[in-house]
Amino acid sequence: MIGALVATAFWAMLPAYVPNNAAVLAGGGRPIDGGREWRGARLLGDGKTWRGTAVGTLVGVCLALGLNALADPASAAVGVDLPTFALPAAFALAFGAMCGDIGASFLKRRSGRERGAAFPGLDQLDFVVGALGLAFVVDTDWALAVFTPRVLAVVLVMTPVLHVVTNVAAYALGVKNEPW
Ligand code: CTP
Ligand code: K
Ligand code: MG
Repeated sequence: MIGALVATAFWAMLPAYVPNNAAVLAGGGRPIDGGREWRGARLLGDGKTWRGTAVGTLVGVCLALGLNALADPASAAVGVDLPTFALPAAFALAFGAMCGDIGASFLKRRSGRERGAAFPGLDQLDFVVGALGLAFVVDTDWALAVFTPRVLAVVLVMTPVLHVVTNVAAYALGVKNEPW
């Protein structure tokens, strides 16, 4: 029972998990805020770039389309009816994840945190709020069917754990500047 919930939660959130990691690898170039400041601090900071956002979104959408092709064999393998992603839902999960992370940077700058500073709690869940929020707006029926209260509960517990593990690993591999 819990295994089925975890499998569904992980599968359904993969298009939201991967974009931020892809952005870390692809980031650089022009910052979204163009260097602008607001109330004595950068609007977003140099860590939020057009390229990172675009590549992250694209990678998330492509991943969702790849999962669609694997949904039948994967469902058979784990014995769970895993969902597929229509293009609007795929886009909402990927772009929503990037937007949640961008919104978190806005809040970090407003609270005096420099680029790269940790904001425990926000760091682990900003992209979940963005991804699920946009998915529920863009494809409400799909989101309600996939993200039942129990799946949502698993997402909220599982995501921070996965986030910590992947970021510590990325830091250890020298891919990321901070382990959060
Ligand atoms: N990145 C990007 N565009 C994004 C998100 C991330 O280019 N929309 C890249 C940047 O190179 C960034 C790195 O991924 O430095 C790590 O992302 P993150 O930890 O979210 O950014 P920080 O540099 O820590 O900045 P902030 O304090 O604003 O979160
Ligand atoms: K972040
Ligand atoms: Mg960071």
